[in-house]
Amino acid sequence: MGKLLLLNGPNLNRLGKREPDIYGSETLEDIKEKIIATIEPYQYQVDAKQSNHEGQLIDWIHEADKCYQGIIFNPGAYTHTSIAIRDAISSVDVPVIEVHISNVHKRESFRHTSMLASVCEGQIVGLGSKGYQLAAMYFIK
Ligand code: CA2
Repeated sequence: MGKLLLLNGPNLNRLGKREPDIYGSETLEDIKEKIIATIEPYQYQVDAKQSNHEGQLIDWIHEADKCYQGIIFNPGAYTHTSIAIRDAISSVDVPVIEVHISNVHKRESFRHTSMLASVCEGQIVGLGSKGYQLAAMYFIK
């Protein structure tokens, strides 16, 4: 059985509750269920975690090393600011895909830069919640 980690950063616990025009109407629970439906036929399972705290996300990235085949990570606004999360990703072997629901390149210029993309396996932006499923499929061997 393969294992993936679905990791979401700050404010993403609000998904489905506000700003549906930007982030859609699905909740994190809906997104997790869709990933399960996508990967179950391939004998993969997913654990889901969300935190609004940088240090907590860093601890979970460290703990994920050697336990998961991949991390599907929406780092929220920490994408644009966090060298500490970048260093955490660099410190582990588990591959990370950075996912953004919205197309950050169509938005404010401060969202155009990612501190993390260059230490991630890849990046998916602007494909809505489907981006999480596409990232999960990438990790299926
Ligand atoms: O598009 C994405 O997935 C983002 O990672 C979302 C972050 C934003 O800071 C990034 O630039 C792009 C914000 C997440 C906030 O989520 C909310 C969800 C519902 C209502 C309000 C905020």
